[in-house]
Amino acid sequence: MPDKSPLEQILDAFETQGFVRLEPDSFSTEWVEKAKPLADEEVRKSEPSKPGWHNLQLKLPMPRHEVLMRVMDELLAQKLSIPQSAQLSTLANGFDKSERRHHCHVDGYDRKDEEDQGTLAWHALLIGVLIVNLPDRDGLGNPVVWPGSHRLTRRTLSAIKSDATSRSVGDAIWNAPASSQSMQHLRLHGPAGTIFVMDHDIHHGMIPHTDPDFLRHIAYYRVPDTATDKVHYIVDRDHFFRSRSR
Ligand SMILES: O=C(O)CCC(=O)C(=O)O
Repeated sequence: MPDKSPLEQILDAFETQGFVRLEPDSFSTEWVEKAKPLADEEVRKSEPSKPGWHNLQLKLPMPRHEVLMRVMDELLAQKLSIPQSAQLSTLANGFDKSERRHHCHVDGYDRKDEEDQGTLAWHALLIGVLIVNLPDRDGLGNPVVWPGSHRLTRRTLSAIKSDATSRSVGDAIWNAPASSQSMQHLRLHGPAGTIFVMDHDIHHGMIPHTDPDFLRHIAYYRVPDTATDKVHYIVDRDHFFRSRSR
């Protein structure tokens, strides 16, 4: 059997692990130069002294990182759309979400409290781009993922009837976090411009941020499945890999 190409290896890792890390390239490095001042400005405009999580908006299109473009093209098969703005997720002056095992959750199935109905997620891929250098160290608020946990989400979802409400889907995921299934989490890190491509269904969160001198800026782009334009949890999951001969 011929050796797999680098792209095939990335896609295999994505399928198995539910995420892949892409090294910075000239496109994402150039993007960082624009993103950093914009991100600092967004925090300044909000409440710079507020401790904790600043959930803001970054009005900057996703970097056209070369490998990212090829990976997205494979995963989404057609009609690749470039998101024009991102969630700017900044941690400042200390933040600790460790009470629920690093806030382990799946986007869209998360709830603020028992009464919260949850929201339906519509994106197929969650793409994180580091705006600052993020070392692999305690106290910096690194994002974490539970490799392979996308399969846990799918197992949970496949046991749910198609007429389930968003609340009952949310409950099922909420009650079965990867962090309680003896899966190990992995701390994400890297130089500015590093990109993490994550399956929508991956369980993720963040470790405590305790360094008041470190502004942890990350942009998260959420990319819809434009071929079907459906709410993700009822999307045909094989769609992801339809274009690949296996
Ligand atoms: O800021 C982070 O690293 C994670 C944010 C997150 O999980 C979310 O907004 O859903």
